[in-house]
Amino acid sequence: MHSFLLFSPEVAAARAAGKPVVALESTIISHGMPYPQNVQTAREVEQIIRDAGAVPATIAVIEGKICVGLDDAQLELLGASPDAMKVSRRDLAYVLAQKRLGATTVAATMICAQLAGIEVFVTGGIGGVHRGAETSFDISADLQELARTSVAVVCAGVKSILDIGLTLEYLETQGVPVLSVGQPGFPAFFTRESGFRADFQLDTPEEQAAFIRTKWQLGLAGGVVVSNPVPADAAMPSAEIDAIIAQALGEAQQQGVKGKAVTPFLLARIKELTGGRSLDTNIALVKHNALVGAQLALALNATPHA
Ligand code: PSU
Ligand code: MN
Repeated sequence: MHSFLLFSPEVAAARAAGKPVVALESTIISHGMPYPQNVQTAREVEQIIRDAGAVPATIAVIEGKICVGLDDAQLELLGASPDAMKVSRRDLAYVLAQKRLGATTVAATMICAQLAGIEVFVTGGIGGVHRGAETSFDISADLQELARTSVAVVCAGVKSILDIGLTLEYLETQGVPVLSVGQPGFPAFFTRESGFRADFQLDTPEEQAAFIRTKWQLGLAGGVVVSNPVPADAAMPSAEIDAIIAQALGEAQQQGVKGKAVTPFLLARIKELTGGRSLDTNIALVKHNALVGAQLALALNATPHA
């Protein structure tokens, strides 16, 4: 076992018993939602996964270890510490070697999940190609990670803070399949439709598991995006959210926000500008993803490797 990994008792027991495990990221806790809703949501998401018959493993870097499964005190620490570092692939060695507190992004959580032998990872939204990337070069490391690391990522699509069309083009180039659940359209996080189609609609966990297992059995390493639209009753009106996103993007540009600060800045501004309603949508979609991810983990567990 990898010497940097530290499993919680719950996750260690699940591994020993061969139970399905679902990874969860921690940047969504530290940088994606405000305290205390972040910690509350993290706990509720974990419980949804347990109730569906799988075991949640929230991942973070604490005191020089990749912690796979966090207790209440660790979730609280991540949610309440303003100095928790946002950790992507680039940052992982630094935060481990320096024994800093690190919240893992989609990219870093995929790396840690693969090290821990976890095949399914649930989050809200993935990073992507930013608008204006042709001059800023701002393309999330999440996309490159999806190209190389073999973990299925359940999400509600990507926000239109990003260029959704270019994000899908990038994923196609990198050979990353984009599945959709329950509809042909690729969702846009706050709304159910982005105007783009996913590659393949696979509605049942069994079909999704068969697809994913087949990919990996072919030796085609890399991730799969399982895009699951926000429940209709929690979606935001698209005209309203589009206007708010445009305003947040304008402010980011005016203030010269750069690098890893861009996404957290936009998420926080959107939350403020919607008077917190975007947070309700965010929480609802993550919970729905948790259910879909747990069911996928169960189905994958029942789909043999060879
Ligand atoms: N998008 C969201 N919520 C999030 C993030 C993205 O809707 O919390 C976080 C995830 O951790 C994702 C990261 O991996 O931001 C991407 O950051 P960047 O764009 O700097 O790669
Ligand atoms: Mn970026």
